[in-house]
Amino acid sequence: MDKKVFGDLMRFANKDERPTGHVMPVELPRIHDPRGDLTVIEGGEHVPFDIARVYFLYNVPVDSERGGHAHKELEQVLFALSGSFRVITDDGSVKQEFWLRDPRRGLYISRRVWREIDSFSQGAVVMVLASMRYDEGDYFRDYGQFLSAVSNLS
Ligand code: T46
Repeated sequence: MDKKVFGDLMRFANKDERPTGHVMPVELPRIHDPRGDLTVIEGGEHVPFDIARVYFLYNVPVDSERGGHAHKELEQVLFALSGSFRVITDDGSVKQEFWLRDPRRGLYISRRVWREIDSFSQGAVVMVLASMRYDEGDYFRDYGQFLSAVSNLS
Protein backbone atom coordinates (compact mmCIF):
# COMPACT_ATOMS: atom_id res chain seq x y z
CA MET A 1 0.00 0.00 0.00
CA ASP A 2 1.31 3.47 -0.70
CA LYS A 3 0.70 6.88 0.78
CA LYS A 4 -1.55 8.04 -2.06
CA VAL A 5 -4.67 6.88 -0.20
CA PHE A 6 -4.64 9.99 1.99
CA GLY A 7 -2.84 12.12 -0.59
CA ASP A 8 -1.58 15.49 0.60
CA LEU A 9 -2.62 14.85 4.20
CA MET A 10 0.28 12.39 4.57
CA ARG A 11 2.70 15.30 4.18
CA PHE A 12 1.64 16.70 7.53
CA ALA A 13 3.09 14.65 10.36
CA ASN A 14 2.12 17.46 12.74
CA LYS A 15 -1.64 17.43 13.32
CA ASP A 16 -1.78 21.22 13.67
CA GLU A 17 -0.77 21.48 10.03
CA ARG A 18 -3.63 19.28 8.85
CA PRO A 19 -6.79 21.13 7.87
CA THR A 20 -9.79 21.33 10.19
CA GLY A 21 -13.32 20.87 8.88
CA HIS A 22 -12.08 18.39 6.30
CA VAL A 23 -13.86 15.24 5.14
CA MET A 24 -12.48 12.86 2.55
CA PRO A 25 -13.48 9.44 1.20
CA VAL A 26 -10.56 7.03 1.09
CA GLU A 27 -10.12 3.77 -0.75
CA LEU A 28 -7.66 1.23 0.61
CA PRO A 29 -5.87 -1.20 -1.69
CA ARG A 30 -6.88 -4.85 -1.75
CA ILE A 31 -4.50 -7.79 -1.85
CA HIS A 32 -6.42 -10.45 -3.67
CA ASP A 33 -5.66 -14.13 -4.07
CA PRO A 34 -7.82 -17.24 -4.46
CA ARG A 35 -8.15 -17.51 -0.65
CA GLY A 36 -9.88 -14.14 -0.43
CA ASP A 37 -9.07 -10.46 -0.01
CA LEU A 38 -6.77 -8.77 2.48
CA THR A 39 -6.62 -5.04 3.23
CA VAL A 40 -4.10 -3.54 5.66
CA ILE A 41 -3.78 -0.12 7.24
CA GLU A 42 -0.85 0.96 9.43
CA GLY A 43 -0.97 4.08 11.59
CA GLY A 44 1.31 6.91 10.54
CA GLU A 45 2.17 4.96 7.39
CA HIS A 46 -1.16 4.70 5.58
CA VAL A 47 -3.29 7.06 7.66
CA PRO A 48 -2.13 10.59 8.47
CA PHE A 49 -2.02 9.95 12.23
CA ASP A 50 -0.77 7.35 14.67
CA ILE A 51 -3.71 5.13 15.60
CA ALA A 52 -4.32 5.56 19.33
CA ARG A 53 -7.67 3.74 19.51
CA VAL A 54 -9.85 1.39 17.52
CA TYR A 55 -13.51 0.84 18.35
CA PHE A 56 -16.48 -0.60 16.59
CA LEU A 57 -20.23 -0.27 16.66
CA TYR A 58 -22.31 -3.41 16.20
CA ASN A 59 -25.74 -4.79 17.12
CA VAL A 60 -26.96 -1.38 15.95
CA PRO A 61 -30.76 -1.17 15.51
CA VAL A 62 -31.57 -0.16 11.91
CA ASP A 63 -33.39 2.99 13.08
CA SER A 64 -30.56 4.07 15.39
CA GLU A 65 -29.06 7.55 15.15
CA ARG A 66 -25.49 7.90 16.38
CA GLY A 67 -23.00 10.74 16.39
CA GLY A 68 -24.61 14.13 16.84
CA HIS A 69 -21.37 15.74 17.91
CA ALA A 70 -18.00 17.04 16.72
CA HIS A 71 -14.50 16.78 18.13
CA LYS A 72 -12.09 19.53 19.07
CA GLU A 73 -8.87 17.65 18.21
CA LEU A 74 -9.76 14.07 17.28
CA GLU A 75 -9.34 12.76 13.73
CA GLN A 76 -10.97 9.51 12.69
CA VAL A 77 -11.48 7.18 9.76
CA LEU A 78 -14.77 5.27 9.60
CA PHE A 79 -15.29 2.00 7.74
CA ALA A 80 -18.29 -0.24 7.12
CA LEU A 81 -16.70 -3.58 7.97
CA SER A 82 -20.07 -5.15 7.26
CA GLY A 83 -23.38 -3.82 5.94
CA SER A 84 -23.94 -0.15 5.28
CA PHE A 85 -24.82 3.17 6.89
CA ARG A 86 -25.03 6.88 6.12
CA VAL A 87 -22.78 9.65 7.48
CA ILE A 88 -23.82 13.30 7.27
CA THR A 89 -20.97 15.71 7.93
CA ASP A 90 -21.17 19.43 8.60
CA ASP A 91 -18.19 21.77 8.88
CA GLY A 92 -20.39 24.62 10.08
CA SER A 93 -21.23 25.82 6.58
CA VAL A 94 -21.27 22.84 4.20
CA LYS A 95 -23.16 19.59 4.80
CA GLN A 96 -22.22 16.44 2.90
CA GLU A 97 -23.74 12.98 2.77
CA PHE A 98 -21.75 9.75 2.41
CA TRP A 99 -22.85 6.14 2.22
CA LEU A 100 -20.36 3.58 3.48
CA ARG A 101 -20.93 0.04 2.30
CA ASP A 102 -17.55 -1.37 1.22
CA PRO A 103 -14.95 -2.38 3.86
CA ARG A 104 -12.21 -0.89 1.70
CA ARG A 105 -13.85 2.51 1.24
CA GLY A 106 -13.67 4.60 4.39
CA LEU A 107 -14.31 8.18 5.39
CA TYR A 108 -11.65 10.40 6.96
CA ILE A 109 -13.14 13.05 9.26
CA SER A 110 -10.82 15.74 10.58
CA ARG A 111 -11.27 17.65 13.82
CA ARG A 112 -14.11 20.19 13.99
CA VAL A 113 -16.65 18.34 11.86
CA TRP A 114 -20.17 17.64 13.14
CA ARG A 115 -21.29 14.12 12.16
CA GLU A 116 -24.56 12.22 12.23
CA ILE A 117 -24.72 8.52 11.46
CA ASP A 118 -27.94 6.69 10.58
CA SER A 119 -29.69 4.40 8.07
CA PHE A 120 -27.88 1.34 9.37
CA SER A 121 -28.47 -1.90 7.51
CA GLN A 122 -29.22 -5.05 9.47
CA GLY A 123 -25.95 -6.36 10.93
CA ALA A 124 -23.90 -3.26 10.05
CA VAL A 125 -20.51 -3.04 11.75
CA VAL A 126 -18.76 0.35 11.94
CA MET A 127 -15.02 0.29 12.60
CA VAL A 128 -13.34 3.52 13.63
CA LEU A 129 -9.62 4.33 13.70
CA ALA A 130 -9.00 7.26 16.02
CA SER A 131 -6.01 9.56 16.49
CA MET A 132 -6.49 9.97 20.26
CA ARG A 133 -7.64 7.96 23.23
CA TYR A 134 -11.18 8.58 24.46
CA ASP A 135 -11.65 11.96 26.11
CA GLU A 136 -15.14 13.28 26.82
CA GLY A 137 -13.62 16.77 27.08
CA ASP A 138 -12.78 16.62 23.38
CA TYR A 139 -16.45 16.57 22.34
CA PHE A 140 -18.74 19.34 21.18
CA ARG A 141 -22.10 17.77 22.00
CA ASP A 142 -23.97 21.05 21.61
CA TYR A 143 -24.42 22.24 18.03
CA GLY A 144 -24.50 25.92 19.01
CA GLN A 145 -21.16 25.64 20.79
CA PHE A 146 -19.71 23.83 17.78
CA LEU A 147 -20.88 26.60 15.44
CA SER A 148 -19.40 29.29 17.68
CA ALA A 149 -16.09 27.45 17.82
CA VAL A 150 -15.80 27.01 14.04
CA SER A 151 -16.92 30.54 13.30
CA ASN A 152 -14.20 31.83 15.65
CA LEU A 153 -11.65 29.91 13.59
CA SER A 154 -12.48 31.69 10.35
C1 T46 B 1 -18.00 8.93 16.17
C2 T46 B 1 -18.91 7.77 16.04
C3 T46 B 1 -18.70 6.98 14.78
C4 T46 B 1 -16.16 5.30 25.48
O1 T46 B 1 -16.15 5.05 26.71
N1 T46 B 1 -15.01 5.17 24.76
C5 T46 B 1 -14.97 5.42 23.42
O2 T46 B 1 -13.91 5.27 22.79
C6 T46 B 1 -16.17 5.88 22.77
C7 T46 B 1 -16.17 6.19 21.27
C8 T46 B 1 -17.31 6.00 23.52
N2 T46 B 1 -17.30 5.72 24.85
C9 T46 B 1 -18.54 5.83 25.63
C10 T46 B 1 -19.07 7.25 25.74
C11 T46 B 1 -20.57 7.05 25.80
O3 T46 B 1 -20.95 6.78 27.13
O4 T46 B 1 -19.55 5.09 24.93
C12 T46 B 1 -20.80 5.76 24.99
C13 T46 B 1 -21.33 6.04 23.60
O5 T46 B 1 -20.48 7.00 22.94
P1 T46 B 1 -21.03 8.03 21.86
O6 T46 B 1 -22.37 8.51 22.25
O7 T46 B 1 -19.97 9.06 21.62
O8 T46 B 1 -21.16 7.06 20.58
P2 T46 B 1 -21.50 7.43 19.07
O9 T46 B 1 -21.64 6.15 18.35
O10 T46 B 1 -22.62 8.40 18.98
O11 T46 B 1 -20.20 8.19 18.53
C14 T46 B 1 -18.98 7.48 18.43
C15 T46 B 1 -17.82 8.45 18.62
O12 T46 B 1 -17.98 9.12 19.88
C16 T46 B 1 -17.76 9.48 17.52
O13 T46 B 1 -16.55 10.17 17.58
O14 T46 B 1 -17.59 9.51 15.17
O15 T46 B 1 -18.88 6.87 17.15
